[in-house]
Amino acid sequence: MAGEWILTVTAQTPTNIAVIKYWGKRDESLILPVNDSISVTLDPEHLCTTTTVAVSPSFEQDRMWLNGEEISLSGGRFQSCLREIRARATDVENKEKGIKISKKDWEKLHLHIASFNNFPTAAGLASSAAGLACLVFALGKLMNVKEDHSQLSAIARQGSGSACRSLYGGFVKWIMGKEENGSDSLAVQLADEKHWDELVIIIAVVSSRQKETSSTSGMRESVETSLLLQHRAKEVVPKRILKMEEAIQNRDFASFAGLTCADSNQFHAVCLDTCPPIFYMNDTSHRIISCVEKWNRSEEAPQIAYTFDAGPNAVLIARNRKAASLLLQRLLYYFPPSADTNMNSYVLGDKSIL
Ligand code: 2P0
Repeated sequence: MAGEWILTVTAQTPTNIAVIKYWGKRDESLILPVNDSISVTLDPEHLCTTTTVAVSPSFEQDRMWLNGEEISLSGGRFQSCLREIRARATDVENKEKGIKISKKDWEKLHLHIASFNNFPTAAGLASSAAGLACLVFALGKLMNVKEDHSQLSAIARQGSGSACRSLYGGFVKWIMGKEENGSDSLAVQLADEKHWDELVIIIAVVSSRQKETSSTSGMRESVETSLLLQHRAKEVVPKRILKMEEAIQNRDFASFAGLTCADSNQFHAVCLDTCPPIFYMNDTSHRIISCVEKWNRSEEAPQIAYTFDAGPNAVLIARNRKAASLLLQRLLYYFPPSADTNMNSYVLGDKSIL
């Protein structure tokens, strides 16, 4: 491996939106959840991270840049991912460049990592999910790791829980697992991205402010103080997971929307049941919920599912293009861009609607 050379791999990973939420860990250091969760992975054109990893004998230390600015790599989560990937590295040979790296060399070689998000970081949509999934995937390719996507997902999970679901497209389940070492806490694909492609996802950016309570500390406080969380994890989510899997397989939008909205609302109820209470949604978020609920009830069947993560921005899933187009009209009418809400919408999955 002597001489001056550089080997690079670039990967791209979209973020994912949970329709049955992950909220609460049973093991903080391994990032093991208290319940299964299900998500939909966004189209790679939107809200995705692109990461290039490079290795060279001339690099003196591991370094990383996020959106052009150098960041520290000392965090335990990043180090866990790197350690797990390095432990699985195999021999790499690049005949074109005349490079041979043996399994043992990887312990001594340093990495440079550059990561970019294709969405405005100021819009409050930044998610660690795409970033950590992309990093693990790119490092796995660079180091010729033989593990499949599910095994890689268990490594990405140790960087950020929701990241494990971004290793697959389409609908993905994160199985909480039973093992104490976390080996069976990983993601599996329930249906690929073509399975239900008439759905259109619209993100209504209600506020671009940084959230006051991070997901990590929020879920820790919920686990410690919320009785509703215990009930949700043991009694509610297991049944919802089965129903959601069925709704996805049958492309049953009425059931999908009912479960998605109920689960988002229960997650926020858990936040409110936390001591001290956590408020992620604001008045605009509540007004969006009322609008969608009224509209869905005025139709023969639901047209839109809503879900809110650890912030006030709405993720709206329309049953088809027609519903998405009507939704955009309604959003513009009720939340005009000139009003103090200053709301923007991102249409994901079907640019032709705008
Ligand atoms: C989810 N969220 O299922 C839920 C719903 C937010 C609300 O996963 O501590 O950033 O890194 O495991 O993955 C956000 O939590 O937290 C999240 P860590 P993460 O998408």
